[in-house]
Amino acid sequence: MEQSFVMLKPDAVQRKISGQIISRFENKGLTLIAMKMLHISEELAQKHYGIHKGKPFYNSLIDFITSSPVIATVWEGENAIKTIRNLVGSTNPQEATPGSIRGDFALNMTFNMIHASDAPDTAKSEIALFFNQDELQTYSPIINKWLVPE
Ligand code: 3AN
Repeated sequence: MEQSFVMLKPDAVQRKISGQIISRFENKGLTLIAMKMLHISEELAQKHYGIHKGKPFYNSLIDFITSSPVIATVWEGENAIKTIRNLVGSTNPQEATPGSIRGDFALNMTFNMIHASDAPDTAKSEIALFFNQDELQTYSPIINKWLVPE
C-alpha cells in the first residue's frame, strides 16, 4: 500500500468544492487516513515549495498558498501516488484532460486547486511536514464484520 499527500488549495476551499474533490478519491477506492484544515505559515510554505525557490512564479505561489486556509490530507491505496496524479491532471489546467480535477475545475496555473505528491520520496517528506505519525489513522472497513456474521 502506498501513501500520498494531497492538499486542497485556497481556491478549492473558497469555491466550496472540497467535498467534490474528496469524493473523487473516495469513489476511486482510495482510503482517507488523515485530514486537517490549516492556514499555512510563510515558513511552512517555503519548506513545502522550496524546490521552486527562484522560479518566476515562486512569490505568487507562496502568497497564494498562505492567503487563506487549505485542507491537508493523506490517502492510502494501491499505487496511490500515480493514481492520484492521474485524477488531478496536468499542472496547467488549460491542458489538463477533461474528467481530471484540474481539467474540470481549474483554468489558471497558479489557482490550480490541488497539490499531490509526485513520487514516493516527496510523499514521505510532505506527509511528515504536515502530519505527525500519530495523526495517520489505521482502520479496516467495519462492513467486513457485517458481511461475515459471527
Ligand atoms: P504540480 O502541482 O502539478 O506537481 P509543480 O510541482 O511543478 O506542479 O508546481 C507546483 C505549483 O507551482 C503548481 N501546482 C502551480 O500552482 C505552480 N506553478 C508551477 N508552474 C507554474 C507556472 N509556470 N506559472 C505559475 N504557477 C506555476
